[in-house]
Amino acid sequence: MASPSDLNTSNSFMHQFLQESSYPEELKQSIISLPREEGWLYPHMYNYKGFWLDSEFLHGALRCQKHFQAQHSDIIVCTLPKCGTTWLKALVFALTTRKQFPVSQQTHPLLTTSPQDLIPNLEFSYARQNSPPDFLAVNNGLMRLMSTHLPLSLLPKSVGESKCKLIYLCRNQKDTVVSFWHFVNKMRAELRGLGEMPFPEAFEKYCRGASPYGPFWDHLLGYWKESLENPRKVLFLKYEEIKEEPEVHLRRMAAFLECPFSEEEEECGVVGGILRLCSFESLSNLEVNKTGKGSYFGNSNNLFFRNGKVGDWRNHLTDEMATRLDQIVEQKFKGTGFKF
Ligand code: PAP
Repeated sequence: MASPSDLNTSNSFMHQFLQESSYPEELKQSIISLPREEGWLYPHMYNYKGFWLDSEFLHGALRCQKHFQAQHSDIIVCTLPKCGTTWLKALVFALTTRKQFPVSQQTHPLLTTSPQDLIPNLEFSYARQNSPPDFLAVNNGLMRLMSTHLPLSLLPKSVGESKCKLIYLCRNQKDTVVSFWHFVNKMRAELRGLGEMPFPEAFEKYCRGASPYGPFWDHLLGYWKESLENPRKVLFLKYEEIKEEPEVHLRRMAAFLECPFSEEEEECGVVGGILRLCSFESLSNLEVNKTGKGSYFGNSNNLFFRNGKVGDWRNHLTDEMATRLDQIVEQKFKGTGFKF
């Protein structure tokens, strides 16, 4: 439950939310009584319709649901945090704009702009702006490319009603929790002057599903089921599989987005060119990603590039922890056909 201090803080989510007169009274009352707990980066996160959202992004999600109008040609990159969002954004951008920006071009936008800024996040954008951001303008008027961490069930209604396409990327939960913990600690220090969140605390919350946009299993299963029922709407990808066979999955993405590689492009090595440009090694060594700052949080772009490895969890999780997460996964995904 929200406390009076929450409501009095002028920049708090609750304060902003209650000020927004366009929300029905009923919704305001239901938000005030949401279950709440300490966030990983923000002071509070709220459990809204089964998912934990940081206060700021709950506000963004509600505004987005109210104002965002999907268009048939929209492409939305969907991920849980730390599942490879930056990589997928780079790949989708390079893939869909390759006619305007050949990947061999010395002035390619990915060489000077963070993938995070080339494809803005929906709920982040709405969290700070009442009016819809011009997603088309961000992308040079070419097309609307957006991203979200929201679960399928919390996406604006128009996303389901339009023919827009969703690309979902998931990642092994053991590497994800480790990546998340490193990222959050750097963000806590850089943006909020806070100390580290002890790893056992983060792990415990993650296993309970109390991580931003969690529970991870419900998030993943929402998109997984939709990808089976509606394969033209949702393409479901796994981080580890892209690492293993990048060309195969880039071609899958191209086919899904209805921009398959032509024979000529195949012969000219465009597939390999995109993969090289978007690789961890290439992106993480660019000046913009080494020293630049992100436009939303103002954090260092290099926080999005740690090591990009599969299996780094072995350096952080005890055997007991690994077994516990494996058991959660086994139990939650039983009978769904999904496997990591
Ligand atoms: P976000 O969800 O907060 O936007 P996201 O990009 O998913 O962030 O998280 C960064 C992770 O993706 C990091 O993983 P790590 O902590 O295990 O290293 C980062 O290294 C990895 N990453 C970033 N760019 C790439 C890339 N081009 N290829 C592979 N992995 C990448």
